[in-house]
Amino acid sequence: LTSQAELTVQGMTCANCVGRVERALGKVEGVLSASVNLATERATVQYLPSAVSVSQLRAAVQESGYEVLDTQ
Ligand code: 9UX
Repeated sequence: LTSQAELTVQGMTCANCVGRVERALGKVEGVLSASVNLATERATVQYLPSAVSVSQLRAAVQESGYEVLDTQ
């Protein structure tokens, strides 16, 4: 069973930022894939809800140095 989360990520200003956020999400246990769109500030994450929570996904982004909006 796979879930998809959409996070709004703020503070990214270049392609390297996108890579940082994608790698931070991708190394979290239970994340299958993570794709970040710089223009829309959206991170789309496929994950296993049995292994990881959305709050853990948000924390991983914040630990990589970027902010996540409260919505969704
Ligand atoms: Mo380059 Mo993006 O330093 O913060 S990674 S602007």
